[in-house]
Amino acid sequence: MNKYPVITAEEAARFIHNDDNVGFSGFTAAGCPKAVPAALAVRAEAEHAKGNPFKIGMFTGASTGDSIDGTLARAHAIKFRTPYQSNGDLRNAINSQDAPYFDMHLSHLGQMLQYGFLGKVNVAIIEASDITDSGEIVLTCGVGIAPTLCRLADKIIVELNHAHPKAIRGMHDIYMPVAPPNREAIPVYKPSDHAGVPYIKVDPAKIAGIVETDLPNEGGSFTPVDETTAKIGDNVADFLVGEMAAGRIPKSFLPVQSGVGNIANAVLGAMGKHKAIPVFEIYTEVIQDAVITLMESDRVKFASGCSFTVSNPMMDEIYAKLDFFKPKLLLRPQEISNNPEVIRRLGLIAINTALEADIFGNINSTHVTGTKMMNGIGGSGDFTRNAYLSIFTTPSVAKGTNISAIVPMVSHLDHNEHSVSILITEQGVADLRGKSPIQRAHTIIENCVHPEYRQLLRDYLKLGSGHTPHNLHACFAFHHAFNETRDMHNVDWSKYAK
Ligand code: 0RQ
Repeated sequence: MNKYPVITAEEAARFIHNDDNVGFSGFTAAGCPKAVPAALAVRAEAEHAKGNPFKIGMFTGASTGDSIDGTLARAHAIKFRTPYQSNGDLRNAINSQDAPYFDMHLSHLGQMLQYGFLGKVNVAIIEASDITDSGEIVLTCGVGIAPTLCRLADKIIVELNHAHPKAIRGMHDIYMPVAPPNREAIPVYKPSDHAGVPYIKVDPAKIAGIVETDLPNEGGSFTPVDETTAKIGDNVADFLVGEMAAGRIPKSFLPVQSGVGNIANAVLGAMGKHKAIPVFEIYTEVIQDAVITLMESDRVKFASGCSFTVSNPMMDEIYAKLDFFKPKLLLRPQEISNNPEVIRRLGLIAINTALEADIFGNINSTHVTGTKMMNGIGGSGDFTRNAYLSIFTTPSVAKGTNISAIVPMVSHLDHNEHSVSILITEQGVADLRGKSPIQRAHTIIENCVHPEYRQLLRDYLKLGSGHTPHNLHACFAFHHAFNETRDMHNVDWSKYAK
């Protein structure tokens, strides 16, 4: 055992005070501390019971597990939260305005913290698989902004989690860009390039204590592929094969980024099954279950990411076959996994998921009917804006067929028409490159919209005029119909006739 004081989670929680800003390691639930945040929530509730205020500002790489976002939201202990979340209780706290939330591009977070825009980092809580006396912290299954947090925090609490083998040392590549004007090119020319070192080096004097745990990962699960997600996946794969045939994707293929969630997982699975797609590489942020499965069947040869956002059985599988996986998997800080310079250089094929798209190619990935936060933009903007090919996928309808995912105008804008190249639903593919707004609208309506909504959207186009023929009275009629009748079919264009 090394020289740092071993403390309990409750003792660690006492280092954190009301109004402090706390940084948590990890990216999604992967690599997040679990014991100290849970103890912190208990502490917040005890302070509230005594009539004392207790709220903290929270920085993490992306979303977290329930031990952080769930427990602290339920304890009403959140002063602010950034940059991404996917927990039901936190989502409710955000949408009821109990927890102020700053939704931002994940690649920007480290830089914003370093420049002080988001306030001081008082304490960093870092999950580690190992730590040396000289202050080398080896992370677990997610990196996120842990290196930046360790650099900026006044105090560091390490959750040393023995559920992660020490032998994963070597699966992390910690490289941090220095600030402009001295920033240099990031030396990553292919997904497997190592640019840094396998640990975060900290000043041992900053380590306030070690909390030993054996807590399992809070990995979620993926819904099985269904007819719709399978068809979306096939459409993506067929489109990419067509791009190869046209000479726009080289025969050796290009590295793939794939977003978060069930659809993204299903799309990768379909790409792996498509015989015409060669063995490919992944350069992404979340490495989900499908990547690991494809690696085992020799369809994916290397994956660089920011976290293993995998189910617990899949995490066990990686650790059980570490000799096989270690040379094929690499985790980086999000400043690098999501870095525009590297994304543009590698020529990524970026595949992300929309909640809603409009007929002109704008994408809403975050807000249900324009007001309620779902998860956040995450890294989708980092990749979409900078990739070689930016693809969005979505089922054409939701809630039975009561919601058309394709509407006249998105009710919230995350990715605009200038960044989106291709839209794919289970109905088909709309290639938006080089098309005017009205050409894009026709392509999307005929190729991607569910048949029950095609005529309604064709008729919408007759209500507008101009380069982008919107009708500003009618553009949210689908949303009004849904809010009033729970069914977007009930749109009546006669109210808006020119
Ligand atoms: O509702 O859960 O009640 O059934 O939205 O939809 O189809 O399960 O989609 O799990 O793939 O997530 C965009 C949220 C998709 C995700 C989003 C309802 C639908 C369902 C979820 P139910 P699915 P997925 C890198 C990339 C942004 C961040 C990102 C996301 C629920 O992909 O957060 O891309 N993306 N990061 O019924 C109302 C609509 C709807 C709708 C679907 N138009 N209106 N509800 N739903 N469409 C990763 C990171 O950054 C970490």
